[in-house]
Amino acid sequence: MKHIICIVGNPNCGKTTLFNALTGSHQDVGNWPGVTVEKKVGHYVHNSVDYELVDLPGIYSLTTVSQTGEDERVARDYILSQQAEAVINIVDASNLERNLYLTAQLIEMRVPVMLVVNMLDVAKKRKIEIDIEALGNMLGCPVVGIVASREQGVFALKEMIAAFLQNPSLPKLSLRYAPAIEAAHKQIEEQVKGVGSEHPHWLAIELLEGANGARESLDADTRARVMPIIERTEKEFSGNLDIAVADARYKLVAQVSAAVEHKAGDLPATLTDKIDKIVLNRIAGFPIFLCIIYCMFLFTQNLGSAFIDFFDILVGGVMVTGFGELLEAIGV
Ligand SMILES: Nc1nc2c(ncn2[C@@H]2O[C@H](COP(=O)(O)OP(=O)(O)OP(=O)(O)O)[C@@H](O)[C@H]2O)c(=O)[nH]1
Ligand SMILES: [Mg+2]
Repeated sequence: MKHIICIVGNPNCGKTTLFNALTGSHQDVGNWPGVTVEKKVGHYVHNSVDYELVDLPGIYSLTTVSQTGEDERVARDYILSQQAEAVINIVDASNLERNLYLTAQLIEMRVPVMLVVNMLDVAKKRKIEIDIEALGNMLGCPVVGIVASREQGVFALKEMIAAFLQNPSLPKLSLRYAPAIEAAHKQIEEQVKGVGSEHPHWLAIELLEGANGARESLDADTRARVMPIIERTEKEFSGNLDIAVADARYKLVAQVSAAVEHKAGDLPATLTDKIDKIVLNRIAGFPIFLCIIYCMFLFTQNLGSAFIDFFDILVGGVMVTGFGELLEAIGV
């Protein structure tokens, strides 16, 4: 029996490096049907079980409003087709928060996901530490840390894949939108479920976001029922419904990365930081500035006068008497 899994992640996060580390030279390269996007399929055997691995194009998001988002469409369609039993989502440890946006969408897609945190060496150099176990607990899915370019963690990943495919499950974490979006989403999901959509939850999100091709995929009757719900919600968010949907993802990933990521820059505040916090405060800053100017004024007025005679004698002695004697000495 052969298992099929796919790799998805942001551009340059190490998908192909991991793909090569897993499959070695057992690869076929072609194109996805109808587009000029490269398709790479490879094989490996682990504990006498055969695995087929599909390398998907690098993408930042699974939804796109642009007509040119071929890579996003290829990745989205392949994942939703469920030809792969599970998705390996690879993220760059040195850019965790940005990479987790795609993870949030995979969670919304309700597909079995395993997370691979790559580039741990780069993160370490930048003094970023990631609590892999805590990340797994928060997402509610298997997570492994690797350095794909050195093939570190690849065996552990193979073991993780094998165990996960015994009983694939969806990530436990769920994403909540603003209440008005939640309500609209539920109504749209009911509508599209009624006409047999295979992924009503995800399609309802795409419809709310205005994702390319989502509205066109509906038959005329369903579209007529769904559009008023979208338009009403769009109005509630002053035409920024797509931003409100994306915002829910950003908030979630910010929470997750804040909980699992430790940057050396997060060390306890120094004395300078503490002083800055007070003197640069929005309310206290200006009065403090005026006080300092007043103190300087008092200083020059009161203390400065005590030195006037000293400077008078010094400058008079050097500049007038001294300079005059110098000129006399050279016969001028
Ligand atoms: N230091 C370090 N470099 C890595 C690691 N993994 C991958 N790289 C390097 O990162 C670069 C990008 O790796 P790829 O495997 O091509 O990334 P990709 O995700 O396939 O990129 P696209 O297909 O363009 O989206 C290459 O130069 C790799 O050698 C890692 O764990 N550590
Ligand atoms: Mg690649």
